[in-house]
Amino acid sequence: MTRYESARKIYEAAGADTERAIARLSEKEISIHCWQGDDVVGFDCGMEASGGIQTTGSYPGRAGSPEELMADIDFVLSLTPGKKRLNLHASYAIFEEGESADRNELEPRHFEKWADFAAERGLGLDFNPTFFSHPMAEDGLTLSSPRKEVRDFWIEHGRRCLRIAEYFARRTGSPCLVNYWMPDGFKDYPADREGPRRRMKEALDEIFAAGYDKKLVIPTLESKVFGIGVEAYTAGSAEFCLGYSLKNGITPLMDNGHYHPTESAADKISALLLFSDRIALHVTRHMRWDSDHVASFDDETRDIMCQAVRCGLDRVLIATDFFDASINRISAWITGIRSVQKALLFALLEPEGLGRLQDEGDYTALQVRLEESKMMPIGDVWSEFLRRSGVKEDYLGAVREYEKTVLSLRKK
Ligand code: RNT
Ligand code: ZN
Repeated sequence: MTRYESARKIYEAAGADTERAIARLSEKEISIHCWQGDDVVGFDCGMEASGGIQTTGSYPGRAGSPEELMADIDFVLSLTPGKKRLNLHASYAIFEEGESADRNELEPRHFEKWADFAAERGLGLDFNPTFFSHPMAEDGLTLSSPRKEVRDFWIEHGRRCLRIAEYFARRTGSPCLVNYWMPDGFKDYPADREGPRRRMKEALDEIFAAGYDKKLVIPTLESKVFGIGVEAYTAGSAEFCLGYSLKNGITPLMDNGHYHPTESAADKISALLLFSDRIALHVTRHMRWDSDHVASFDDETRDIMCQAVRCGLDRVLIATDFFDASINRISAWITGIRSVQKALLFALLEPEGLGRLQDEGDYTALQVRLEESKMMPIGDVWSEFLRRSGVKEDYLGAVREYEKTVLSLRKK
């Protein structure tokens, strides 16, 4: 009997179907963030990440051009199983020699190479307007700025991103999620907490008033509690973003790093899905703060995936969001993506009947079964999933080889 066969029987006895779990895991799309490859720099302004987010570390081999980033993404795709989408930021626009366009001038053609890249590989595309790392966002305010010309600039950016998302959806044949996250906030206590939020609300209204094809575009709004240099106040807080989303038919996006450290993002999924058709996730690992460490096969990620599976996996759109420049970036990418998928597999293999035990009030048995489930042979099912996906289990060797032959030849 192979290890997988043995695992299948053990799970079967617990009422979990490994074949079904592998099939569902293979089909569930994970949207891969493009920004792990170059420390969230992008190609338009070449500015380091700002707006309260920060990449730390100076590991050599950062992708410095579209070609390098695409090569790295191809390599990551080859070492990760399952279905994937590619999640781009507006700052990754690709210009012709001598051409440039500011964020309020971006057009679908500036993303044609990305659309070609995705279409050739059968990947869906997701998108993000970039409201940071730009001279017009230097004081940390965009859609909430008291200056009308600043708001108008970013409103135009936000509208143009809806057009680009429509273009992506048409090119790939798959609806494009477009996520609005604005870093707007203050380092120290503001006098007026309502004004910035009111301006942000009205600016979002103006963006969405431009209209978009609801079959092609899924706008999402990402909240945040605080960032570096924005400790006292964030305009796009949880209540703001949730209120706006639910009232306007926008999908709420939860980044699990964007809450107080003891707050559970997993717990919010069931509540939100009672009021929203779907929710979107940015899966990250927040160590003490929103540090964006590489996602891990840890308790929090497993809890999130268990809730997603219990509440309806089709209604939960999953993306990765982390950036670590202290280790090989490619390895970080693969580790994070695989960790999310491992957590999802764990959730899909949940023993049958736990909900019934809860309803029957048998909390003793519930606790025992939950603890037992942690020691089940998930590794053997994971290996089988990799084997069937045609992806090697060990990636460290391949990453080291890529580092030697590709990354180490790059300038920095
Ligand atoms: C920042 C948000 C946001 C960004 C990306 C680059 O705290 O999490 O999603 O990480 O848009
Ligand atoms: Zn995020």
